[in-house]
Amino acid sequence: MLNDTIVAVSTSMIAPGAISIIRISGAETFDVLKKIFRCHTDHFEGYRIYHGFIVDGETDVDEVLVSVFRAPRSYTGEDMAEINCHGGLYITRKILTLCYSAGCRQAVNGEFTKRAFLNGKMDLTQAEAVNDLIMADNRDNARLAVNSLSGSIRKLLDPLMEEVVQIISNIEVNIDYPEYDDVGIITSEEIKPMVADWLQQCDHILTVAESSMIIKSGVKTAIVGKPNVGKSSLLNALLAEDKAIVTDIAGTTRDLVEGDIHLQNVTLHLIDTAGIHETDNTIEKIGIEKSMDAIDQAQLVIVVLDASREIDEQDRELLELTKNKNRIIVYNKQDLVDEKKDMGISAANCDIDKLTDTINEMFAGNQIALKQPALTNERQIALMSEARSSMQLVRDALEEGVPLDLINEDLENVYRCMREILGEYNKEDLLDQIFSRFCVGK
Ligand SMILES: Nc1nc2c(ncn2[C@@H]2O[C@H](COP(=O)(O)OP(=O)(O)OP(=O)(O)O)[C@@H](O)[C@H]2O)c(=O)[nH]1
Ligand SMILES: [Mg+2]
Repeated sequence: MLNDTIVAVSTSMIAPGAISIIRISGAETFDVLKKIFRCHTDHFEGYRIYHGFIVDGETDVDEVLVSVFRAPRSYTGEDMAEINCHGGLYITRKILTLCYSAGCRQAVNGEFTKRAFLNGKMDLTQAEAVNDLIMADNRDNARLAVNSLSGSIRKLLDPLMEEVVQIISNIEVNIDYPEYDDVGIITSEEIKPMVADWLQQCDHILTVAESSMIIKSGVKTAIVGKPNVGKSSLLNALLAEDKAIVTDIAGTTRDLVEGDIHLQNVTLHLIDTAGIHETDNTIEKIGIEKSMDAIDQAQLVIVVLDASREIDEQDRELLELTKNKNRIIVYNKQDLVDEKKDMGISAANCDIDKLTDTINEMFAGNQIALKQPALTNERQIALMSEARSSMQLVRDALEEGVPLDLINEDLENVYRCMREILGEYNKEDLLDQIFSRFCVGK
């Protein structure tokens, strides 16, 4: 139901704080206020903050400030009020209950933002960005989200949608009104370069999107090697904490040990694995199977070799096993040898800068997603990929000389996908777009 009046506590309810904010949105917002809020007036103007008391009948409950927003100039586009009360858990719940009694319904998750979207205050990508910003736990994620919040994805897609509409319009008018020669007979030869250009821009958008996904989701990174080379020591050095057990007994780690680190250019989800080698020990065998799975699933593999020993058959097998993975090979225990290797590190001494520098360089390109508008989630990327597939069908059809009117369906799908990214599509809208730019009625 869009027209009932909703209420929710917008601040955290985990522990008492200085202030809580209780948000109300909907047509009856001010009727609710009149019932529970005693102040010098009962006419509330937009963009004002009112001082007064929340009351339960005759009894004062709390001294509060209430911010008032009038439709359509509010977050949701509806009449809204935000009660700033004292942040005790009892007080906050009490005021919430009073709002229920005065006619509000408890909002469901995301309902304020959903209303903002449905009332045209923001598009779907901006609504998604609101949640991403709240959930962001590091600088880059927050920057990605705040970029999308400002409507950058619409700006990214607008020119591409414009091109598609341009192509469709030309074809439509050719089909429907062939006698209008001012429109120009557009031939497939003229459309081909437009399609090629569109596909190139789309590829760029998808490349940047991949970077934004890496920034957002981090990189699954498996630390692998034979027993005792110092994998767990490396995990601990990277995390700067004694997370995994380290001993000089080969086969110390059996279960996977995990931890996250935020490097300058990327977040790694690290997995320390059991040393891979031939063994009859049942527990170790299970651990090694898990190591194999971890390699399979990893987006980055750090292969640890022992700089103080010759490379042996086991190392070679591991190098073979990981050769098609995105990997970095490091020589640990370089403190034990005089000869310095390129990727020599010493996990036990936390001398691992070479490794972290290499990882940062590897992901430096991802920063591109912070410097320009980027798609930021699977939903958006899936729709953009679908748009690209449809446009590829158009390109192929043009190559094969299929008549223009037969490619319209694919072009419409390209357009639909992009509008769906923004959360807005209906066919009327496409027709409006097309016919608003041609004076067909002349
Ligand atoms: N000198 C030196 N010793 C190291 C270094 N890194 C680890 N070690 C030692 O090597 C031994 C094995 O270290 P771990 O980190 O447990 O090795 P692992 O690869 O996790 O071993 P498993 O879990 O058994 O597969 C321990 O005695 C560590 O102190 C290093 O950089 N230099
Ligand atoms: Mg270990």
